[in-house]
Amino acid sequence: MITFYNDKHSLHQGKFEMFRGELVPCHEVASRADRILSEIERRRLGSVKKPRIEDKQLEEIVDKVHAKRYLEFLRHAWEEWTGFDPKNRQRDVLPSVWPVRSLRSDQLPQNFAARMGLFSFDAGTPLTVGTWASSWGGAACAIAAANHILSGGHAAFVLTRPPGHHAGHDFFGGYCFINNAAVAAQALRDGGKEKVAILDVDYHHGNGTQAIFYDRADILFVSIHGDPATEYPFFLGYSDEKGEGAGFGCSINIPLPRGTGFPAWSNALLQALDAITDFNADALVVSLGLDTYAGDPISGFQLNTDDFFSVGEMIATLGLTTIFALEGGYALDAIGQNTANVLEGFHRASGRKNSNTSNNEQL
Ligand code: SP5
Ligand code: ZN
Repeated sequence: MITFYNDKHSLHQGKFEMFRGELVPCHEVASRADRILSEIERRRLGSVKKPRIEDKQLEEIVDKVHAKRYLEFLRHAWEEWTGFDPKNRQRDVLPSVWPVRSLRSDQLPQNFAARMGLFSFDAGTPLTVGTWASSWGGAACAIAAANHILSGGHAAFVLTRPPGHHAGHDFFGGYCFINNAAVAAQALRDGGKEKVAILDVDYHHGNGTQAIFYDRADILFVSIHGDPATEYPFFLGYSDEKGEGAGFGCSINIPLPRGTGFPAWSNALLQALDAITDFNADALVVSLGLDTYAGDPISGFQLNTDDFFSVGEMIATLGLTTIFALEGGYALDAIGQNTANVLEGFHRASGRKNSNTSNNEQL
């Protein structure tokens, strides 16, 4: 499988996130991507490429997924922040005020802190000097993966951070700024795939992805995640969320209790795969979170390293051209193996059969 690697990912290195009244070191760290890259190279799981995408194509597609005023804010936020006080160069930005129900979000405030709040939903997602560059680089990888599929490739892995699935049309949060999976799905649509399914297997509900496509019939969103009644992001991901308008029936949520192990989790996956088959998708995007792992420091499912082979094999039974986009996963010592196991499981169960897959991308 070909990997599109965002070599700008390490420009984003948040220092602290708010947790229980304290600033604690960020879980979403640069070594996550480094560990995965070295495992892919060590196991020779295919070629690793930098994306080569024209800014024009990048902007055209990202503009369909995110609001203009949000992208403008993100692009210039660090400049603004450090413009107030040169000492801000040493400090990341965190929001502290939000427009909840009854407050207005149509007016764009002049005040910077107010705009930080307008465009975010938690205090766990620091904005840093390299947030824009790394996020933009991730979108480029997502589009490169879509281009690979559109020119006949069978599968691609988007190896990027920060992750994307919590980022909505006009907000960041959950360590995410630009929604890479949504960008990949939109790029597949624009390139002629009529129906695209997104399967989100991260521990946390992909609230951003769901919201972006909630009223659309051309994109199916299916998610298996920790029950939002007790698990982050708390305010979306219940089973009664099914889409709206033309998109009714095109969002499917399978929340599972904290503590769920592979037998129950894989039953949910079978259910999700059936829904994707019924939808008759032309291509698949997988939001690949590895935080379902038993050893994950911030999550509550109980998958083991070997189970991730089966995850890849099961996804391959769909027989669809597939883009995997990296989301969460915070157990640093296991993230390389867990990720590579999914990709290898998928490849073993599918890659060889596909005549469109060129030889150097067989593994
Ligand atoms: C992409 C993704 O997986 N985002 C997850 C964001 C979760 N953010 C809130 C997590 C708070 C848990 N903090 C636990 C600290 C234990 N020491
Ligand atoms: Zn997650």
